[in-house]
Amino acid sequence: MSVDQPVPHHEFVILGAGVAGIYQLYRLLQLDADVLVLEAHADLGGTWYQNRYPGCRFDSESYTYGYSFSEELLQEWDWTEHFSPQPETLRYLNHVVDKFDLRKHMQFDSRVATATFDEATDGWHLQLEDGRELTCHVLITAIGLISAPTMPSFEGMDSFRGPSFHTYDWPHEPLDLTGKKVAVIGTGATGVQLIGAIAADVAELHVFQRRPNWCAPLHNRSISPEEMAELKASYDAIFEACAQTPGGFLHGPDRRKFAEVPPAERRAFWEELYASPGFAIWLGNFREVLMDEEANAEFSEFVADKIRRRVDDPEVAERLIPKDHGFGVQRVPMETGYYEAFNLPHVHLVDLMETPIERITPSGVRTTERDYDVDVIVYATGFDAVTGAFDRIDFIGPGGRHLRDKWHLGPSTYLGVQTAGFPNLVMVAGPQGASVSTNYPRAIEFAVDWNTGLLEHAARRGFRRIEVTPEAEAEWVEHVKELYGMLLLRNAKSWFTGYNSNVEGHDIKRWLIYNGGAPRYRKRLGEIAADGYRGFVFH
Ligand code: NA7
Repeated sequence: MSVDQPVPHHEFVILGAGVAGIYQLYRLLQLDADVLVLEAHADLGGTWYQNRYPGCRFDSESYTYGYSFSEELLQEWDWTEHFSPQPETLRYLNHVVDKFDLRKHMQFDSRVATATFDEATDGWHLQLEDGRELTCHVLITAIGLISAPTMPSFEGMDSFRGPSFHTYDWPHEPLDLTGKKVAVIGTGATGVQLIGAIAADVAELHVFQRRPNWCAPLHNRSISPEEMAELKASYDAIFEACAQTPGGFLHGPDRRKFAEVPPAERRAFWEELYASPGFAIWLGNFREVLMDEEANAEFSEFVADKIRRRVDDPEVAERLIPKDHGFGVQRVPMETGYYEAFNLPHVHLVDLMETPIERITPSGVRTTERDYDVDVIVYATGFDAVTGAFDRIDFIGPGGRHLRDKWHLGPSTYLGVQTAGFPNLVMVAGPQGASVSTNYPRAIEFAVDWNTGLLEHAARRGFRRIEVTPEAEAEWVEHVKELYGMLLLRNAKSWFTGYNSNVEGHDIKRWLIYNGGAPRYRKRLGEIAADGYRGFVFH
């Protein structure tokens, strides 16, 4: 920035042009606010812009994922599949942005390196990675939950001769895997989608699995024009149903008591769930399956049997069945033909628990047992979830305090909206909020509306500074911890508990998500707003 060019200033800067950033922008523009979105990538869409691997699609029913704020938008958009594939979702987000003329308020290729609070102006000074500078009064993060990909650190990774990349960085130019020898490392929700999608076409596929996951059939199918017309006529009921369930999906827990349902009836119910689309099997199950060891063990055995039936080789089947955790305590990958892929003669499962990876070689992957020569290596190794995107920006609050230091052992926030000591930093889907654990657009529409109410409340009263008290934050963190205590997922090693073996210091348990369910969260936040935004301090 040259001396005679002033640093651009905006009342609001939103970081991220994904699902959350787009709606936050729309809401602030409705108030005639001066607002700019900074997006690190070359275009809008966030998750749906970046993740271009084959098989990438919703696990939420498409018609529960779209924005609900505009009837016109709902009526003009046709989803073609019950679980929309990534290209369609990206088209949808572009359609929304064009329809509401939002693009002109977005700046792409703008990755923020440092955000420093300026006590003199009560605003934020932003330093972009390319050297540009900006200032704003309120900084709103919509930087994604699963947007900080993490690579393993095997020796020799740079030496591989062919293409190799993280699934999040799947090349934008077409990459034809037909007839190629491919290695996929990682079998979370991403790896499972990818493997099911490419298995039939590649010449050889080596799946490098560390810990298996409990996967369940997605049962995707296309939506006929008649069906879409019916869905359009039912949007009120669809969103009402989502509003009632803890996860914001169409699937809410079965209210019967597990112990009171006779075993034969349980089994019939589970057969029905296994044959149902989407997350019904996870979120529409007996509540005890996610809370009680015995119920969980019984259901896990039911799913294990399904895996045994679907995989021809009994040894491979056993390797695909998790032994260290029960069903649903980690994110359940939804699959299409995943287990059947292992029945193909050219698809091989490499169990890293028995034969760990020693290094990457110029021609492929070397385990303690042998070399696997491949043309392409795909790292489906996951993300530094929820806090990773925050850690990658240096947020510096009053007194020179760094957010990444404050959150070193785990995040602490009030409601997932703000963190104490960082005024005018507002999070749309911050750690320990409900957006993190629920059908994302449903939750972020609420979060954005609530945050916008908070900002209006402060603006109407002429306050320049919004922050939260350390006491309110401490109380919320305790509440979040207590909620973890009720669920078996508290013991799992997954991103739900902040675990990531590839990030130093993230092999400890961290309380990243609010597990109380969306209705309870909304009620609590409604009460707090009605009580003059209890826990917030305005100056
Ligand atoms: P996940 O669910 O975190 O899965 C990552 C996978 O990669 C998982 O199987 C890991 O095994 C494996 N992994 C990670 N690091 C390594 C190393 N170093 N060596 C071998 N294997 C490794 O990420 P996804 O991208 O699949 O899904 C993330 C979310 O995106 C998902 O929940 C959806 O909400 C969308 P591990 O289990 O750690 O043994």
